[in-house]
Amino acid sequence: MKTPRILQVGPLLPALEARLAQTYDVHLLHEEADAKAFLAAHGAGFVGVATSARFGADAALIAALPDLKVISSFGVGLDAIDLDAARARGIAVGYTPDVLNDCVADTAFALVMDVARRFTASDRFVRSGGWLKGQFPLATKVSGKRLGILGMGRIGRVIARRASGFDMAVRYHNRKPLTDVDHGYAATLEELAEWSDFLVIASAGGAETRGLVSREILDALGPQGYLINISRGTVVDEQALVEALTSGRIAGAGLDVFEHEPKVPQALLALDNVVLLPHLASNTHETRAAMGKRVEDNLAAFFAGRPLVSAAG
Ligand code: 8YV
Repeated sequence: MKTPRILQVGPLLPALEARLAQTYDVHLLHEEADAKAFLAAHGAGFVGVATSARFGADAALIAALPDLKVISSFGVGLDAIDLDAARARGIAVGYTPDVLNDCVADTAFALVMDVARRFTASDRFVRSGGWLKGQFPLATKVSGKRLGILGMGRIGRVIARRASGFDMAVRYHNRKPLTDVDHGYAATLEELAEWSDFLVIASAGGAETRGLVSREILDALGPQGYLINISRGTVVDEQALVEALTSGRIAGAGLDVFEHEPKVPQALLALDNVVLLPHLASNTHETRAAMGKRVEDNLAAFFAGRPLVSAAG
């Protein structure tokens, strides 16, 4: 069999890149000076795309690859992949769910703890000599509080488990109540926000969830409430969030994701009640290795004529 031609559309884990290059005839699109011109001239012949949740595969890319049969993406988020375009052409789409649940849930919890107890703010206080001049102000207790989860999916469920270790009450909002979840269901996001001390966004990104956390939802969360986002920046109206934080209409926010990464709204940088992370929730040796393996396994399954290990939609 001819070695399958794979188009890699952005940098991946170096170890994964090396293994893909050993197995496939890989071409790196991101090293092309003019990706569009390259695709127009050389798009035919690529049967696979290796990508990530960050770089995705949009309709233009898919259209430029007439022989494409499989997309294997590093990440659980599918918002940057045009699934309709792939489906219309019968292109298989693989991704990496489950293997990152622990680390993303851990990050959600680290943000809950940090934004309430103000650990990174107090670290700045120590480093800048503040302790020599006085005591750090009081913070907010986490254990026993109310944690609302928007999006009780794979990751949401692990976050709920973490919360039980902190004796927290948990409720959630999804489009529909789930029959296999014991936590209370809030029929609307507004109701959930009103109830929550901490509102954690764990829903998928994409058009369906864009701007769900609006000014009204932030006002329902209120001046004692904290927003945590480990999902996608697009789920939140970022301008409304900046306004709510700067005017004290919510207590604080722990954010791993932003609307225009790696750009973070300038106004947030000056706020001490905000914890800002560079989209690192799944970023551990263990989890990234497992994600890389799933990218490989999805491709291997496809080329062996088997169903993908993790197929989207
Ligand atoms: C990664 C993510 O940062 O899985 C996702 O959807 O957003 C993160 O785990 C991303 O996949 C890296 O490209």
